Amino acid sequence: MSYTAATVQLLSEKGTLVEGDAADEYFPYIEALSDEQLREFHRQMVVIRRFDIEAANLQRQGQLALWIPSLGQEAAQVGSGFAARPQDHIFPAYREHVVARIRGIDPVKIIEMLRGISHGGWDPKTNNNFHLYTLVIGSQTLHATGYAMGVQLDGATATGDAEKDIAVIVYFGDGASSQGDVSEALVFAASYQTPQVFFLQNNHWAISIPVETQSRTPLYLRPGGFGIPGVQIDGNDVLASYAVTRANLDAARSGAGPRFIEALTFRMGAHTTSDDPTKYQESALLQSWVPKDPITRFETWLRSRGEGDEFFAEIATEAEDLAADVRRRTLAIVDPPVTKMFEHVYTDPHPLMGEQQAWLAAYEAAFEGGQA
Ligand SMILES: Cc1ncc(C[n+]2csc(CCOP(=O)(O)OP(=O)(O)O)c2C)c(N)n1
Ligand SMILES: [Mg+2]
Repeated sequence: MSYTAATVQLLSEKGTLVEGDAADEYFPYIEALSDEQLREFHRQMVVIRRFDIEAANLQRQGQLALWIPSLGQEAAQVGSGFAARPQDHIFPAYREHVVARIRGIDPVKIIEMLRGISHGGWDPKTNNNFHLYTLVIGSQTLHATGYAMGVQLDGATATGDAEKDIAVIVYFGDGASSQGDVSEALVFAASYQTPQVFFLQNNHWAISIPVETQSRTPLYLRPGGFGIPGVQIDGNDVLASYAVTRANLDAARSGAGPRFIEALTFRMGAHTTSDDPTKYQESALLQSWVPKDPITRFETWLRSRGEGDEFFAEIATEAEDLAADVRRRTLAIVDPPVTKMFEHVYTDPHPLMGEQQAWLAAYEAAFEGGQA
């Protein structure tokens, strides 16, 4: 799927501003940003890309069971991540590493999950309302809609105070859009006019299935059938991602009902480190997305506004420092005893857990003295 006249783009692939109706509508959101905020967009995109590479390397070196890269999707995530206001609740899928970082999650927490030594947890309450990664495809859209309904019942939205009214944003993929859960979430969101934004990152693949197979219609048109307005943006344009998400979250928090954004982007790497896309993807397709890179075009634009080498060098150093820090801390992780996995399955002791733990102990004992 490629851009059409309907695709909102504010920054072209060449790094120049785009003129037209979309610009007239959305530029005020960009003009309200300080130079420092715009620099921060770039910083986060560059730093997370470096982190991503380091994490994939750590997986290859046996430190992680799996890595889920976000390479190529930085603009979609950084723009929308910064568009959320502090009081908003964010429900990620499993690839939104930079949104997690923007909300203050230590990247090593994600590393721990993919090393298989944590249940993937952080407390959203003490982590800026950033909810848990969800590996069950699409189920987080239901969590988000349920949460948004709760926010309504609490009277914590649509009071007219944009600094306080809560909105919810949920991330999901093109493949997830085929799940029944997502349709159910859209039905409830439309029925109850929840204060939420559905943010679909169309990275063109659901593992090896191309989006053209998942949907015969552009995905931003699908919510129309539920009575929810949908808009398609150039997901590799961080300005479009920020402005359109900001506008839609603010509409949702004001009581205007749910909104749907399809961010057109591309998965520049494998689905995960367990995947080999050369088996099913033509290299020409990947190459066609290289000139659309979200980071290069934003750097070009920042340079045209007077940002100099010093700034870009400083960010490069910061990215290297983060990668080194993540590596050092990953190598220092002491794996917990296997028995720890039984601890938090139930709040109170449970006979089934006792049984399984006893089985494990007997199994492990069988190896002692070379008997098994
Ligand atoms: C309910 C469910 N079915 C299948 C899977 C296996 N699975 C993991 S990722 C994935 C593809 C998801 O594609 P998409 O929603 O486009 O997200 P992306 O990985 O591209 O970010 C599938 C089918 C799963 N995790 N959960
Ligand atoms: Mg996808």
